[in-house]
Order: sequence, then structure tokens, then C-alpha cells
Amino acid sequence: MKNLTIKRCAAVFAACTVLAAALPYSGAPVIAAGNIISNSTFESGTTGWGTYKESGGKCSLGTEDGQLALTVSNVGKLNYAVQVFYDIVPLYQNGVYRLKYDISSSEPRFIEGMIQQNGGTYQAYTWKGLQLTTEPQTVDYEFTMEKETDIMAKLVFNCGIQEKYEGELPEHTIYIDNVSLELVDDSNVDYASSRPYAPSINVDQVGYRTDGRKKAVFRDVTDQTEFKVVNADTKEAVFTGKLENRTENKRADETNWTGDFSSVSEAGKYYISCEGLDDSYTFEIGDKVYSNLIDDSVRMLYLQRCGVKIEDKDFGHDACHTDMATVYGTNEKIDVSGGWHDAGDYGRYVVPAAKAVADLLYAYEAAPELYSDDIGIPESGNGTPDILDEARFELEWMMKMQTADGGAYHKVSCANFPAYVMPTKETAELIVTPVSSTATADLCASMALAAEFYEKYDKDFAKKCMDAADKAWVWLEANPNFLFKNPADIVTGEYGDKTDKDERYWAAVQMYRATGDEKYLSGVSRAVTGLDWSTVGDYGNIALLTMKNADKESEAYKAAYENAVSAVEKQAKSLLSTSGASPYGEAISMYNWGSNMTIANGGIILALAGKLTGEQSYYDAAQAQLNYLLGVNPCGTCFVSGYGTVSPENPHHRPSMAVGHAMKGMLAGGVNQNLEDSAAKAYCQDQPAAKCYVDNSESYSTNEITIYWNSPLTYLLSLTENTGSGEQQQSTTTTTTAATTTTTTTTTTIATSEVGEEASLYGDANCDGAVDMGDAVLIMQSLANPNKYGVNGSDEHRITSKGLANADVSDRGDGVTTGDAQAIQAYLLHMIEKLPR
Ligand code: G3I
Ligand code: 9MR
Ligand code: ZN
Repeated sequence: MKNLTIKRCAAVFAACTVLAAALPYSGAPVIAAGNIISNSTFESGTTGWGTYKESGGKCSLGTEDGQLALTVSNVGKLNYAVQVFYDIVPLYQNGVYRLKYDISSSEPRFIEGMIQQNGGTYQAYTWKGLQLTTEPQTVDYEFTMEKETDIMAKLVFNCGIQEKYEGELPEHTIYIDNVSLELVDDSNVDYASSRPYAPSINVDQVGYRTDGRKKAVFRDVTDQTEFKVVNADTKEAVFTGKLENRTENKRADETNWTGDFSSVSEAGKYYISCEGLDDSYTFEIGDKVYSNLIDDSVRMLYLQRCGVKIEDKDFGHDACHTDMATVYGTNEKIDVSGGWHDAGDYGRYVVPAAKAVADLLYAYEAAPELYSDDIGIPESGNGTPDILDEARFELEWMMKMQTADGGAYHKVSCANFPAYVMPTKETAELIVTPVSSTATADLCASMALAAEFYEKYDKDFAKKCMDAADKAWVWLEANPNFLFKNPADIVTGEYGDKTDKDERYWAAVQMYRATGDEKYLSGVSRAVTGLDWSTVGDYGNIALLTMKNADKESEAYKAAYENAVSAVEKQAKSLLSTSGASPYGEAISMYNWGSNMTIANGGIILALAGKLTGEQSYYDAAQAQLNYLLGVNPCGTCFVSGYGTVSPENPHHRPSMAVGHAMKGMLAGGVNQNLEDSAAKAYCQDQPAAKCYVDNSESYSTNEITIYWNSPLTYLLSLTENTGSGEQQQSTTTTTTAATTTTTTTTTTIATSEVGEEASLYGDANCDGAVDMGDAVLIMQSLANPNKYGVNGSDEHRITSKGLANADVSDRGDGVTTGDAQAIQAYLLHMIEKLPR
């Protein structure tokens, strides 16, 4: 209610101050001036202000005569049962602030006014008890921020019950106006200390496979042209490389160079140095650099288990969420115990569950040798690989989510998200929400897929999976679109969708793969795509690409297969070009919620295209996605907790928040340029798109974790195993003529079969009695990594002498070459009629 012009200027100035204050990476100092509160005089509503209610508190917020007006109809049972607040107030340690506001109440009463931590212990940085009367009083005082810098503190008025003062109160209104918070003295503020360190040389902090592509990304370069790879133990430089590909990286607002050191292949610990820049973090080169990560990426799911006692030194707890759940809108109670908590919250949702299970099963299929039976879950040592045991835990819960007529309930959770407590402390009523066609189709597909995998270990369970899939299919045929929307009184994860076409496609293909019955393909005309929770078509494509027992002569199969191949190749081409355009190699150009999943998913498609075409560039780009997740990114962070040098320490993950440190092996959601929570808004407002990430537990839109962000990481780790270029093993021919020097590394030949070995089935390189992609893959592996997959290699799945005879299908007699792998693919794609060609 003051001079409008002055107020407008103040608001603009305040907005600038917040912007400047929220610069985690920039070196510019913050100017101590202006009102930090942008909506301070309320002439245009309540923007920026909100209320919080709990424990019986009831209130509503509006404005009256240009003042903020909080009408409290019930003071509830706690002093903070009713709060009115202004979010995101940056307070710098040692800064001196002046806080000022006018306040009154229609009913005389005591309240508390403070600036507090938003999360954690909710400690107050400044606090005042206020005896309000109907006459406005001006509160005006200075305080020094003594605690560590908190860039997203909250100005809060506790308007709940005050037992020591008035206690219960009739309905009344509290008026606030002319709020101002200024940083009046920042001479003792060390702004730099509140910004995370931004390394100038970004490497994969977990490490690189010996035969893999190895790249580092540089920034802050002035006139340097070279870098060195240094052995961390001996401090000797083992390689000198050139800084290449200078790129203006607009998305990260920096200039980058890349350094390729793929030829360093000796196992060991290294770092990268470049004159004038800080050395990179130390990383490892080795054949098993990702082994622990693979195990932990799966074991994290064990720690997410619901409904059973969890054994773990840090994260163990008694069985949680064991009550019967109410079917929404009825009095019916059902048992839906089990399954994994979805994420940082404790909801359990069928749609993302299906993605997670599919990733695990296909991860296992892609590289079974990576998955042991001893990762430290209760089923370890039972003869079934732990990854299959873990997936089964989720599948058993999904079965409970199926109705008698085959539909799948969409989800089970409480009505609201819980406080930051361990799962046993969430004791509100569990509610099962209605059936959806997306959940049902996802359940159908994942059960049909699962049936294959458990056949070998537990026939009864495999049959149960198939029965569930059959039932779900019947429901799908009888029911058109049943898309899900959260009922108005349930606010937990929605996992809604615009269409169930892709889910139905996946279900149809997976039913065909499980049964061989072509009737399931009748509705499948073209391949659809997607590997996240809302679009799942590529799981159908993967089912076709990796199907072993198809009738290769069938027209229906051929059509579906070819569609799937071209859908995957088309995506891979575009991903390859996106990845190639970014110095950091990520195959995305927009960073949305869960971008790390999108990046892992892109890696999966790229690696599949590598397997289809044998083209190394696809494998390299797939590897680049993994490298991005593990440290080659503009945030200089390894996004998996507990791995690398710098990784998420404050994930939005309730068990981690309750215990006080991050659970290991969780992939954070990652960069999200849409700033969808208050921490992201506070810290990233002024950041370029590619740096909108903050390791703050309040940042659920950048720093949460989920089961279905971890699972594509596991799958990507599987698919990139043994896909290195094997540069050091490749035979390189250098032809020198007077005018030109050409280096060719394309055609590599390994030993021909032993003299006299006869082919038993042309193309069957792995001697499993069929000609399929596995044969082309083994040929490529044996060429890329002969020490492991060559005829004298160390791996139990290495090519045999008989396999070599079978494999030599192109230009017979020339030994086994990449041409043979290509010929097998051409045959599988029906481009050639028979083998040998
Ligand atoms: O895809 C669009 C893009 O086209 C658009 O340009 C952009 C601009 O806003 O938005 C993109 O959509 C985003 C979408 O995720 C992408 O999948 C939305 O902004 C974003 O709000 C949405 O976030 C979802 C979030 O729930 C909120 O609904 C996440 O995908 C989803 O993973 C997340 O899931 C939550 C559960 O609800 C509860 N449990 C935790 C879990 C993880 O945070
Ligand atoms: O904790 C919730 C997280 O798991 C979800 O992904 C996210 C988006 O749905 O929501 C989080 O809960 C927040 C809610 O949406 C808004 N109020 C603050 C909650 C954080 O506790
Ligand atoms: Zn639980």
C-alpha cells in the first residue's frame, strides 16, 4: 500500500538479487543490495507465498487491502500446524541481514516469525516471538547468519496452537505487509565457498574398460594444446595427447575441448594433467572397473524392498507397509504387500515397476556372465542369479496388483507423500487406485517376458507369470483405453499417460515371443518406440531383436522384426548425431526430469544398434552415455551415489535423509532445466540448461533416485560389456606411398579354424544350433577382444574351433572377419537368402 513506482523497482531489484545469489558455479560476487523478498507489498496477490498445514491446522491465504491475509480457522495441535511462508531466501554465512515487516491479527495472539532451514532439522537462523494485536506493529531488526550458508532458507510464520499463550482460538486473520529482507553487510561473506568445485578436466570417475573408448572433456583452457595421462602411483606420464574439437558449448555455457586417450590400455590408476589446470580426479582403467557398480545397482533394489525386514548395517529396518490396503472408493481391503518402494518416496506403482523389471531381465539376457549369485541379498547362494531373484520380488508384488479379471491396479500409496522418515514410520492408510490399461499392458508384457527367464529355475513360478500375462491380455482385449489420473484426494506419483498404444504394442510382441502364436501380432502394424515409464515401445522392439526361437520364415515375424530393426536404427542414427554434437557426448538436447534415465536409455538403443550393425561408432556412443553418467558431464559429478570422487551426498531419498547419509549405488535423476522444485529454483535459476542440477535433498526434480533410473544403468552396463574398439588388439595396416599415408583398421582377421574342422551349421558361430544375432556378436567380440573371446581366449563363451568353421561364411577360406558378422546380419535381415554367401 505504498508508492507504486518505488515498489515496482524494489521488486525488480529483488529478483535480480535472488538471481545473483543463486550462482553456484559462477565466480562473480553477489552484490549486497535490494530486497530479497520479491512479492513484499501484495498489491497483486500472494505470488511467492504459501501455506503449510498439518495436525489439524486449517487456514486459507489471500490478500485484503493490499496486505497478505492468513485466515486461521483451526490452530491444530502443533505450533507449526499452520504456517505461512515465503520460499527461497538465500542466507550467506557471516552476512548481516535486516528483516522488516508489519504484522497484526484480528484476534490478539502469540505467533513466531523466523527464517529457517527448509528441510533437514528445520533449524531457525533467526527467530522472534511476537505478541500480535489488532494494531499493526513494525518488526525491524538486524541479525547475522551464523550457520553455514543456506541458499534456500524460508521465511516462516508459525501460526499454529501456542499452548503457553492463548491455546485454542476462534477463527481469526493475520495480516502481513511491507516485508523486506536485505543483506546489509557482506564484507565477511566468502561466496566462493558456497559453490561446488567445478573441475576443469572431466573424466569418468569410476573408470574406463581397458579396450574401451576413453575421453576426457576440458574447460577453462587458455592456450594449452596438450594433456598427459599420468600413472597415479608412479606419477609418470604414460601418454601425451592433443586437445581437440574446440566447441562452444551453449547448453553448458562454456568452451570445451576433448582429449582422446583410448590407446592407454594398461590396467591401473591414472589422472589427467594439463598445464595450468587442476589435475582431474583419479580414475581406473581395468577389465572389471564396473563390477561393483553392477552389483550395487541391483542391490540398491533390495534396500528398496517393502513389506519385509531389511538386513543392512545402515539401512536395515523392520517390515514396512504391512497393513491391508483400501481399494479406492470402496471399503474393500486387499493385501498388496511387497515390491520395491518406487523412489525417494514409498509409493509402489505398476507402470515404472514394469520398466525396471524389463531392464533387469534384458540386462541379464545381454550378459549373463556379469550376474552372480552372491551380491548380498537374502536369496544369494540359492542357485539363481541374484538379479533374477531381485526382479522376482517385484513380479510377485505385481501379481498381487492384478484383479480377478486380469486388470492391474495402477498403484498403491498413501494419499500424501510422507515426511522424511524411514518407511516403517509411514503408517497412514494405504490406498490402491483404480485399474488402468497402461498398468495392465505393462504387467502383461513384463509377466510374459518373465515367464521365459524363470522356466529354468522355477517352472511353477514361470507358469504363474504366464497365467498372469494371459489374464492381463484377456482384460486388454475386452477393455479399450483406461488411462489413469490421480483422484483429487491423492497426490502421490501419477504416472499418467496420453496413450496406451505403446504399452499394448509391447504386450502384444512379448506375448508373441512367449508363445510363438502369431495371433498376437495381428494388431501390430508398425513399431513404436520409447524406453521410459510413459513410452515403452522399444521394449517390444527389443523383444523382437533378441528373440531366439522365432520362425524365421514367417511373414508376420519378418514384418515385425524388420519394423523393429528400422525403428531402433533410426533412433540410433539420430542419437549418434546428437551425441556427436556435444563435447560431453550425451545423446539428448533437452534436460527434463530424469534426464539421466533418458541418457541411459539412449545408450541402450545405441548399443543395440551396435549389435545389429557391428558398427563401432554406435558402441562408442553407448559408452559415452555411461561415461556421462559417471562423470564426463558439465556438473563434474558422478551421478551414482557412493561411486567416483564426487557423487550425490544428499539425494531426495527418504531412507538416506532419515539415516543422514546417501545409500550407495543409486543413480540420481540428474540435470533438469525446467526447475521443478524450490532447491532447483534457488540454486539453478541462473545456470545454463546443462548445469541445472543440485546435490540438495530438497531437489526432487534433479536429485531424487528411482528404481527405473537405476535399472537402465544396469542394462547399459550389460550392453556395453565387451564392446570396446579393442584398439590395442586390432591389427593396424599402415601403407606408405610417396604421396599419402593411409591407416586402415577396419578388417581384422583372427585365426582360421583348425585344419580339418568341418562346419556343422553355417553362421552358427556360438554352436548353439541356431543362426541368430548371438553369432554375429560372438564374431565381433572375438575380433575385438581375442584374449577373451578368441579361440584361445579366457572366457567360457569364447569362440571354438568348430565355431570358427561355422563362422566363416563370407568369402569362405579367408578366416573369420567382420564381413562374416555382416553376412550373418544380412541373412537375418533377409537381405541374402543363404549362408555362406
Ligand atoms: O517431456 C516433457 C517435455 O516435452 C517438456 O518440454 C518438458 C517441459 O516441462 O517437460 C517434460 O515433461 C516432464 C516429464 O517428467 C518427462 O517425463 C515434466 O516436466 C516433469 O514434471 C515430469 O516429471 C515426472 C515427475 O514424476 C512429476 O510428475 C517424472 O518424469 C517422473 O519420473 C516423476 O516420478 C516420481 C513419482 O511421481 C513419485 N515417485 C518419485 C518419482 C521420481 O521423481
Ligand atoms: O517427495 C516427493 C517425490 O518423491 C516426488 O518425486 C515429487 C514429485 O511428485 O514430490 C515430492 O514431494 C514433494 C511434493 O511434490 C511437494 N511438496 C514437497 C514434497 C517433498 O517432500
Ligand atoms: Zn514399505
